[in-house]
Amino acid sequence: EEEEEPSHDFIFRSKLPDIFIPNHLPLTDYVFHKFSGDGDGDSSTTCIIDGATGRILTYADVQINMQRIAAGIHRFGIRHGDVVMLLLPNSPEFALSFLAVAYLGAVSTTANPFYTQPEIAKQAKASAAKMIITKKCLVDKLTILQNDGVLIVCVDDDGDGVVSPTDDGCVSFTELTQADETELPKPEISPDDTVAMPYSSGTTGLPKGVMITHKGLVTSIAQKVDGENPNLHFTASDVILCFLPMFHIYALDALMLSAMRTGAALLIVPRFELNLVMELIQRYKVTVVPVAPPVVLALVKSPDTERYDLSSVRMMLSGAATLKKELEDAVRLKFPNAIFGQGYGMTESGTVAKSLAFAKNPFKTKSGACGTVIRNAEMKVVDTITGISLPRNKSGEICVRGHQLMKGYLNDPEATAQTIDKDGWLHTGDIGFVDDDDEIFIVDRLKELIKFKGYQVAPAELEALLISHPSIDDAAVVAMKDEVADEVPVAFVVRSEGSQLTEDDVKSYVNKQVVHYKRIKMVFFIEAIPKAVSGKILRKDLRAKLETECSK
Ligand code: 4UU
Repeated sequence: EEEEEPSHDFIFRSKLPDIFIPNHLPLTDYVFHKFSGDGDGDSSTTCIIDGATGRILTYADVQINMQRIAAGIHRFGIRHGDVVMLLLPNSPEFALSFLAVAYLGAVSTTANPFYTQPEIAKQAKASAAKMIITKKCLVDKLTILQNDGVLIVCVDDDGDGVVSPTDDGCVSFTELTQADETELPKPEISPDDTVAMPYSSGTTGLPKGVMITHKGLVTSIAQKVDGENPNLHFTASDVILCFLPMFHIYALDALMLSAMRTGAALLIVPRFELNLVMELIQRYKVTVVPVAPPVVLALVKSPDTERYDLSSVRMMLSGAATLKKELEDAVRLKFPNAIFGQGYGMTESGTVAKSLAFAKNPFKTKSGACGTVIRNAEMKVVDTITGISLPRNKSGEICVRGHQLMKGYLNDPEATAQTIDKDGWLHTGDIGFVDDDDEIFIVDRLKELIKFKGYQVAPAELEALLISHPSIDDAAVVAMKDEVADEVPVAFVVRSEGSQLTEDDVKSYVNKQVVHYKRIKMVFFIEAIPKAVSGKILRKDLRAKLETECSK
């Protein structure tokens, strides 16, 4: 099935050789293979540490819970291919629910628990979720969905694993964990079945359901942690910290599932709070600390890092947003005993690149690089106008190909075709180049996407909200640079004739409808939104305008 490439294409590969990837296996069989009949794993070792309570779940606990919850959700009517929404903060229940849904052959659509009621409703409806697994404190946001027949499962708020029965029409999570796993025959799963469906706006437009298959996710995990010389060398003795949000592909794929594949312990933390995190690193002798750039900034600036024993940390990886070279250099100085490097990924493509400094037999790498393309994959850099592939050291759009890619966007063949071309190349919308040592540097973003601390903000979503205001004729949202968040959304607004609409009016109208990182930080009133003949917003012009506005 490999396409013959015309000879002029410059294709970049990993420095590591390709490996055999058992991507015919269902995800959970693959992830727990070590603990199956043919594996050498010890299932009495720790799989999950609940950072909130100290509760420990062994690999045996996790697997039996997975099967029981799968039997439980099956009893409540969930079948192969059905969608279950996970609306949970980082927690053991998140991990168990995800695994159970995968085991059953159903699909998890993951959402940010901080989303507002309309944001949740949009995703639940678009994905046709039949069940939502959530926490008691969040059920108020789900009343309308519940009235529409969506089954709500509730984890208790105490986080101690003990769940009290609910009387508000919700199923208690314990009803799932107490189900009889022998009632559920092992479900049939095909490698092309969707297993995870996070939402992403990709290169353009509104958030869309990203259909990630068993084969895709198995491939993505294997590309990182499998082989004689794994690119990302996790072992059974590692304690991997997980405060990055598990609903997002970075934590789901590169942390949770990759940790479980290798038999490591995953220390789950509900949210990032610097001193608590440092305290946990010290207490559990954490070895791997995955971060995003704002966390690197917090670590570099914190005077308290000296107060904790952080010497157990051997690996620190950053991803999800641009990390400035100066910041990377500063954190390397502060943690001289840890290997520091980046990963670069995308919801639609899993991990694209990983630093080879994390390999079992590591390579020398440069500060500022976001990694080298993962093994069993191809990468090219294309000219943004001609589409012709470019040699080393020339910047263009990064494209990636391999079995790790999404199957497509849910119910959106057009957006799928715009993202994955007929030759199987996924166009990332990122601008970058590959240097003489195969290291990738991202220099710009071609796509509309705004990243606030690594969180996705889709301009089209905010523009739709703005335009729904009766006194707004037209609007456009672009990114403004920010020291802490990297980028923040700002709006250009065309007021309707005679309207006295103020900046505060606009902000309060939009900001109450969206999760905190999508809030519009500034509003500029303008005569008309610059557009191409095609109707496409000329965002470059607006960004240039922003620079002049802000330097006033
Ligand atoms: C500059 O952010 C992600 C996924 C991150 C990830 C996944 C697996 C990191 C490590 C890993 O192993 O997904 P999305 O869909 O939220 O956002 C994707 C976009 C990219 O296209 C790029 O613009 O986020 C940006 N991005 C980065 N930018 C992601 N990683 C980086 C990076 N440097 N290291």
